[in-house]
Amino acid sequence: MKIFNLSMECYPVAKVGGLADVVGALPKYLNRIEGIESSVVMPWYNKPFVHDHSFEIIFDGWIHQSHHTFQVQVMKERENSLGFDLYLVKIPGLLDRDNPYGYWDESQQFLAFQHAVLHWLSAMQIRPDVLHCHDYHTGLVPFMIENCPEFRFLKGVKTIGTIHNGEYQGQMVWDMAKYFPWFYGENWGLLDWNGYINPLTTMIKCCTAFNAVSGGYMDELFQDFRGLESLVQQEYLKANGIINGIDTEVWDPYIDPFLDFNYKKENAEQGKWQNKKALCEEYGLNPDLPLFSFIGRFAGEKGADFLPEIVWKSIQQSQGQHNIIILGSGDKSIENELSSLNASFSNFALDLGYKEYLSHRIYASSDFLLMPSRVEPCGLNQMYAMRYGTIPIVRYTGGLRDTVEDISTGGSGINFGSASAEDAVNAIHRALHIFKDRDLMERLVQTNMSFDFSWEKSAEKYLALYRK
Ligand code: NHF
Repeated sequence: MKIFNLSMECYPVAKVGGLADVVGALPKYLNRIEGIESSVVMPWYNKPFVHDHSFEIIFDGWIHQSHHTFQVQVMKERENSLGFDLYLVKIPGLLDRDNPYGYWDESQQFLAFQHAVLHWLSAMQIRPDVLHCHDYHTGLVPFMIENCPEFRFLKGVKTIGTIHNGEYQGQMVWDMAKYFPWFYGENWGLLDWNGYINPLTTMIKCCTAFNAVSGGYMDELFQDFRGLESLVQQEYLKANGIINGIDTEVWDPYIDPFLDFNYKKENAEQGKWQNKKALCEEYGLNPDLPLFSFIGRFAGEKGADFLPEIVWKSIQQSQGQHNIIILGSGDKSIENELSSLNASFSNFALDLGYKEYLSHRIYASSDFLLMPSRVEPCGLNQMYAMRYGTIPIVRYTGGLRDTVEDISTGGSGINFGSASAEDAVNAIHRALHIFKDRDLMERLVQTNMSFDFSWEKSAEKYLALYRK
């Protein structure tokens, strides 16, 4: 079975968020199953990975967008170093950028990617069994293969649409239709949602099947999906929930090259302490105090706007009896508020930016990881944390409720109900009590480290969906 994953991100080539981790791991694990050939197709970016690896050009062609003509090149990585075939699509001026997102003309950029991929596959008569489209950026593919005569060779190819984050839908004005490959006009309704072109709704309408990245999130989308709940309810026969895995070969405290000290379950107490000591010394924190952390984008969905209040309230209330470290970037007002707290609270350390190596060190060093998310389709951080023996404190939502069970019901994490700073601070107080009980702490660390969040199980579920 031949599967092409179409995505804007893939770790380690280009990563903005969890989407990259999933696309960088799922095909690798699927390829270990006999008869499966899963590969990744993504845009070319000006990133170290593409310069440090060798590629061969396997396709050279042209696409038309409105009255513009663009050259398209598809290159394939020579060494297969990621455990799957990696194809990069390059279009000078549109797909040759430094980063995946943040450009004024990104709708056109995503359209060009989808157009170019389908043009390449059609021209070279490559007919995969499944086109697996990740998020709205590739959500128009299921429509295009059925409705654009240019891609008639691909008509009937099965498509899966994975919703990693339904908050982003790629809505654009109808004028943008001029950048589409020519399509049969009578089917315009498949593109339309409330007077706009909405690639996420088009994906849901046109794909063979779609899934959210956890059962919990899928359930929530049926209830409340920024106005799309009626569509999901209507298409319920195609809906699935498949929880993500984590790449346990990349995320393993025993071999992780970013850690100051490697450790496994048997010496976790000592290993975590040594990592914590090194990290705390670097950031001027007292390692004897419990360490709480937050890692991620400063965005409303992640509840990052609660962080400043969580920091000052919880530290004031505990009278400086715990430390907090935050690694992330995003919303400038949150960055500014946290920076000024950093200057006035000695129990608080802030590192602005996206630093993969530092995130590994923080997972290993922390006692607790905080995720006050408003929305969390799956969440990977809580799984990384548990693998590193860190206790997750999560809001009860989406994938977080599927993966973290509260101590009070026999689990090994802490749940809180409402998306608010107040609930998060109360959860920190619960954690501070737990921290005082060394035996309980040790038990929780051991339990969390024994969970199996590996991709094998989730890859099997995707395989079952492909087969269906
Ligand atoms: O885990 C990968 C990730 C999810 O919850 C995460 C999110 C974006 O918000 O599927 O995508």
